[in-house]
Amino acid sequence: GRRTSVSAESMAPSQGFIKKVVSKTPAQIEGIKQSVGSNFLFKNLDEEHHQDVVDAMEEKHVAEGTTIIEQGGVGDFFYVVESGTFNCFITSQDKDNSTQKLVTTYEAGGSFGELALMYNAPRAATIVATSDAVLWALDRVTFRTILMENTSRKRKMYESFLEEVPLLKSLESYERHKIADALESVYFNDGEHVILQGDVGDQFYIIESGLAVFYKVDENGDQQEVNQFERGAYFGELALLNDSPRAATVVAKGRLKCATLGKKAFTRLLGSVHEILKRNSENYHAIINQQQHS
Ligand code: 1OR
Repeated sequence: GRRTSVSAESMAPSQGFIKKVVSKTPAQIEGIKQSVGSNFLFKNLDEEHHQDVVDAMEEKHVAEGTTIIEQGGVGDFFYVVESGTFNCFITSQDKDNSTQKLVTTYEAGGSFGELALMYNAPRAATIVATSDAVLWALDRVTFRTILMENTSRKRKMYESFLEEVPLLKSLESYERHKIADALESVYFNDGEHVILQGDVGDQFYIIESGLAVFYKVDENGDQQEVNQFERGAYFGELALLNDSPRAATVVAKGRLKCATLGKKAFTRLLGSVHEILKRNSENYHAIINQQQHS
């Protein structure tokens, strides 16, 4: 009955929540590993918890046009996409008309439906399959027992920091949550190289604390300091935006802590600030020229 399920939900795994096991073929297990492998929410799980999640997942085949989640509905499952594509719509109501807006899309490796489970809230959006698709559904109890702690800790950890990053000011708070899911903090000691000019780039950086110093090799082959950035600033975007080699060398001055995003996440999650990134990057030339003339 209802009472049992509620108490199971609040129980930590060590207190013995009853594990859900849905039997699977080796091919299905492989399918889950592939879909989950590229999803950030699963990244920091230890082996046992990872196994528990795989065990609990249920395969769902859905036809194009199926509504998986309905805005306002009750949250029962969290979903990871194995194959196919989905649209996410939000309907907003004013006085006499309601407008539906496409806010995002999902493909293999993507996931949705965590919010209602995390906050015991109604579904915040509607999700519709835009092709025939395969989903892995994780029940509410397993999600709350195993995945939620990870997810909400990370979202909380980066929340106030991301709010004060000027580049991300224009984003919705849910978009910053998604960025938090994908971020990883990296540390550098004084004098350590973060980026080497000429290298291939695959990471984007936001400074959490410390100083980053930027150097460029001039016509004579000498390294010139061109800039210093601190908390809240970002770097490493140019190589990702332009598919070009790293345009400068970056060195830690003192202890430096950065939050990083990989290239795929950068492209997907910072799409809406793409114009700001482009516009700002045009200022680099101005800065460099100014310094050469002073
Ligand atoms: P859920 O359980 O509420 C709907 O079910 C899911 O849509 C939700 O979890 C999220 O996984 C997903 N705001 C809220 N939910 C969103 C959003 C979103 N995008 C996807 N979902 N916004 C769009 C951000 C690009 C914010 C709009 C103001």
